[in-house]
Amino acid sequence: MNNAKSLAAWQKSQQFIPGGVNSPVRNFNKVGGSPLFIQRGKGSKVYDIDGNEYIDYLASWGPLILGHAHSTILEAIQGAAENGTSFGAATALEIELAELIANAYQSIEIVRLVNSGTEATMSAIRVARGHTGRDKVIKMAGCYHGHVDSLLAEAGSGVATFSVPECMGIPDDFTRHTLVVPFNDINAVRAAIEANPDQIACLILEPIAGNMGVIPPHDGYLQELREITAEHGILLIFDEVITGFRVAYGGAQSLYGVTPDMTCLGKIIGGGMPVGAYGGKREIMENVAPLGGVYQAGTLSGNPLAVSAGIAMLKALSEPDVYDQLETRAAALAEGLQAATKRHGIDAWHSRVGSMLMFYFTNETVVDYEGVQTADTERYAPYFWNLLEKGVYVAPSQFETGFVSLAHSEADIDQTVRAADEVLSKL
Ligand code: KE4
Repeated sequence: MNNAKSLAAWQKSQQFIPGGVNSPVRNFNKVGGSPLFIQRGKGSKVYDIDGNEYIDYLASWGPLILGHAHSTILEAIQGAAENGTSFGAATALEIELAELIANAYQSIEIVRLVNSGTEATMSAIRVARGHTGRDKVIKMAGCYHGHVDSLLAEAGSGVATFSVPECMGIPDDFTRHTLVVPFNDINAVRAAIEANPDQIACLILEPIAGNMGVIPPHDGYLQELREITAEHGILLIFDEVITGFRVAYGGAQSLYGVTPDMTCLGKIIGGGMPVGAYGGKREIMENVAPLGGVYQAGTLSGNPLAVSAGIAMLKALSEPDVYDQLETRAAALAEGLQAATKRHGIDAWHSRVGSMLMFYFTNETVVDYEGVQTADTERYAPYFWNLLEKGVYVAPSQFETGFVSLAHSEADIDQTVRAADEVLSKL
């Protein structure tokens, strides 16, 4: 595979940008080698600056559920751009997107638009603390909610004790109120609550973990979280930045029939443009400035170009059979990959919810962050690079999610399964 231009671009980008990328996971450090520089995308394909074509399962980490450069999205952005790019004032477009979101999410009566998933979760945590007057937050090990200081936290010495920062630059005090427990372990949540009575403002989680591969909740787990948080006056926050409009139009909360107190959204709701959102019941969200005392703001929040793309996206996803089509395509891919690892006697744990899928090179069952650690990442790297050589672009990390879009054809899926079979036969 000729990647001379990507290599040259990476050399140059490192002169001006930390690590040569504007988000760490793009530099392929989890799989080694140098990153691709993408020129363009169309439908299910992306093309790098060396002209190589790939069937894309990264989907920009989730937003591109319609595929790349979808005409409906482009027309919406171009149309909005004719009127200008930003006003720093309210526009009717924001009402339309907010209404689409509120009508789709059981947990959302009113919603604030922001510019990223990080802003959404950071703000939701602040509202929960303002609403309850409590400081502590429970999060799940392995769930990622953006680069929020207090959520970049690792479990402390004991499950129910405060956590420690997981990266430099975060004062211990900033994670002192964060309690980290294992995903899918309701007893750990119960212990954390009992050890911190009346001190916990909220519990935030990805209802389907999508930042340690794909890990669905155990049967009844989300319902148990709903019950135990309600019992203790703790706000339940679903971070549906990945799962929102991905696993169902109404997100994981509609799929599993569990209604949180607040929901964070991002990715798909911007149609590939920068949009995040957080929302909940009116009595909770009325704490948000200018109505209430919880301040949150943003120059480009509700940006007309991004919101126009989001409106076009959600309208396209509200068409009948969209999620049935995604299910059919993703199931075919998952079955093909499962058959291939089995055929070649490769230990693998496969996981899929709707059009989110991943398999781990392990002979263990993967239900939480501990299980993910058993995955052989040394095996994932050559799998990634050999697939790339065959024109298939999957996540450059074992700990991410693969995404199937409406643009992936049967032919794409067949080509992907064939490529994976050849790669796995030699792995
Ligand atoms: P952003 O700030 O990156 O828009 O969203 C943060 C975020 C919040 N919640 C969940 C569940 C998320 O997955 C994310 C961001 N996801 C990562 C990859 N899974 C984005 C990729 C990147 O960091 O470049």
